[in-house]
Amino acid sequence: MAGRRDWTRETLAAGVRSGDRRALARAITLVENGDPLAYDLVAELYPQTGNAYSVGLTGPPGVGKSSLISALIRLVRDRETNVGVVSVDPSSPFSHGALLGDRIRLSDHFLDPGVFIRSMGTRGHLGGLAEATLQALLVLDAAGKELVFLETVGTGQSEVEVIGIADTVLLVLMPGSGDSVQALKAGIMEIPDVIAINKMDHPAAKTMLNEVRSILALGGDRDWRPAIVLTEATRGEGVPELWEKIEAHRAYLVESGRLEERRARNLAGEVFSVASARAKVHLEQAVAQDPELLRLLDEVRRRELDPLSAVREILEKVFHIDSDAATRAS
Ligand SMILES: Nc1nc2c(ncn2[C@@H]2O[C@H](COP(=O)(O)OP(=O)(O)OP(=O)(O)O)[C@@H](O)[C@H]2O)c(=O)[nH]1
Ligand SMILES: [Mg+2]
Repeated sequence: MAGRRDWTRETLAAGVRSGDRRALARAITLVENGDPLAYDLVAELYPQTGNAYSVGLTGPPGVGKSSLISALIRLVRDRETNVGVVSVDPSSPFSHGALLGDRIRLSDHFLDPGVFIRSMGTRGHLGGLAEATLQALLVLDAAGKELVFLETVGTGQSEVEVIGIADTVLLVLMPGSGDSVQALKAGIMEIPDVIAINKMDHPAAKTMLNEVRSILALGGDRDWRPAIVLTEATRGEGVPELWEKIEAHRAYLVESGRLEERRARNLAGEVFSVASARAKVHLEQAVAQDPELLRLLDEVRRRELDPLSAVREILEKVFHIDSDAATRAS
């Protein structure tokens, strides 16, 4: 198979930097597999990143996220933008290269040398989706992609966190995705920067628009008022308006100096989120493998030891931290 050649960190880094598609494909596979070579590669490429503008799309299954990305690419490719797309599938440990749906939806662009598209699972990632998404974004950034779309399905807090590394977060809804509207209303989901209500031909689209508007109006004073756009992705209707809103958000971030601030916050958040995820896995494994720690859990079950005393002992043993001191300090 082509691309089976043995990549080293050096050849891979050079390939990615020159935008070589096979190097990129290999790099993302390594990222997907949590391969140690991916860590080395990203470590080497990291100083050259920070040039790509990233747009994260999230929303319930089947609302038209991939179709909208496809339509947006069609729009921006006229202006010769070098584009990358990564669809992260939280439900699958690995993607076999591409999800069938995305393959079809994005197939218009597969032959375009300026567009790189990949679906990705998160096999082997202790830090989960956030880790895989961040690494994939950095690889595409280093490859000179000016614009990167990140897609993930879902509307819970965790999906927004995954896509939260993006410069602009776009929530895609369609008439009938009432759960997401409820999640917005209840504050379960953070307010995105732009909202697209797709499949606008549906008779309930206007009702949904009003509903979302009234929720955003409750948000009080925000520097950036999230824009809401009605779209029809398959015909491309409303797509220029959607792109305008994405660009407006970008301009707002750049002009207010918030882009750097936001990226710094996102990166710090990402570091903490990956570190926490790994620490959790480490903790679970350590406890499972240590009869002494397992006995503590038994004692809790038998009500011989209270839960927080067990926590203190476990944290001391596994992480060598005095959790009482940590609690007092916070
Ligand atoms: N009528 C109509 N159908 C649409 C529109 N946008 C997308 N679709 C269709 O809706 C289906 C799902 O579209 P996708 O773009 O794959 O949706 P998605 O949100 O990426 O789906 P997942 O990645 O599986 O969550 C496809 O059959 C699309 O052709 C639209 O604006 N109107
Ligand atoms: Mg999709």
